[in-house]
Amino acid sequence: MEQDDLQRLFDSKIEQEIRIEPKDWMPEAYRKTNLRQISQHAHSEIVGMLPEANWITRAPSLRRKVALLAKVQDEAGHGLYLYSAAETLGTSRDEMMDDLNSGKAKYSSIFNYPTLNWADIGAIGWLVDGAAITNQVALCRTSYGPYARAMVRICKEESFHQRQGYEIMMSMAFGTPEQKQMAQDALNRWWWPALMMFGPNDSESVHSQQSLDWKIKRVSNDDLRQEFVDKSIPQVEYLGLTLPDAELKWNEERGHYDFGPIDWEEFYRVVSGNGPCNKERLEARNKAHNDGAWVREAALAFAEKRQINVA
Ligand code: FAQ
Repeated sequence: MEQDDLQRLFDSKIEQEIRIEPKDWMPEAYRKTNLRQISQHAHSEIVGMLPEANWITRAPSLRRKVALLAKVQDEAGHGLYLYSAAETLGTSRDEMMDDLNSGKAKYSSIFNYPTLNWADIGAIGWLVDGAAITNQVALCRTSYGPYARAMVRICKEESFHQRQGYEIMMSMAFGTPEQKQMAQDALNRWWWPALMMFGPNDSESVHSQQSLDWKIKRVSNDDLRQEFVDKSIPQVEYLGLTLPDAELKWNEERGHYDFGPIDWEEFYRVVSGNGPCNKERLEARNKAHNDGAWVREAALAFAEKRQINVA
């Protein structure tokens, strides 16, 4: 088929909501955009295990420990589905890992903040997974088949994560005055970084328009952020907590909550590697990668031996 025909076929699939599959022809820029987004997403799941894993040994009860352990394991699984989806676009997992470990690849800004106490685990499950679900439900309808299918399962698991977090927040907010204060402090520290997860405002988002045209993204950064704010506020009210935003107000005309300005300087500082924990996260990833070298070598040697035996 001629290039123009291939392009027309691709355009008509996008138009008709027919998924693009790995062996289909696709524009090079479409392939690269998917690879960038899916690999960043995979890296976020993997780095995202670190702030929480830090609390597995200090969970306040066996029940909490088991739930947190399951959540962190799910995140490893999400990373693996997403790396598999990204590999269908022609880049190896080794290359993606090297990009993460060298600091070249991005992962979500949120995971560069520290988890100072147990209430932070509640706030992460509730707000970080809550923001992730808001974004990812829309991604179940993304146009690239392997990414869309991975998102369906991920969303189901994220929903459990969000409940796990909110349940911790309920226990603390309805607990002793000290526990309630811890819950409020965690909310104060995680609220703004959670809003930053949705990325820059639409007017500043370099990739949004093209990604929306290709139906990789289905909803814009600002619209998803607004959806998250609107649904979080009744949850905050139920807990009897307050949001650290003096400008938060219901806007009757818009039918949405208005909220104060995001500190974009902080966002870009964190994204460019200078957040509170960027260095620590990369060190932990590199240590895990180096410590695991013998496992990779053993697995490869075993696979080679099996191939020789089969041959
Ligand atoms: N952090 O033009 P846009 C989770 C970058 S999973 C860091 O708007 P785009 C589960 C962006 O990459 C959380 N960088 O970009 C969990 C681009 O840089 P580039 C991850 C950010 O792609 C929970 C530049 O800024 N979720 O939390 C961020 O159209 C708990 C310009 O931005 C996903 O990855 C940020 N927050 O839209 C795990 C969802 N925002 O590549 C453990 C999939 C923007 O040109 C515990 N990704 N940037 O160098 C997406 O939906 C999109 O990629 C956006 C950004 C919305 C993140």
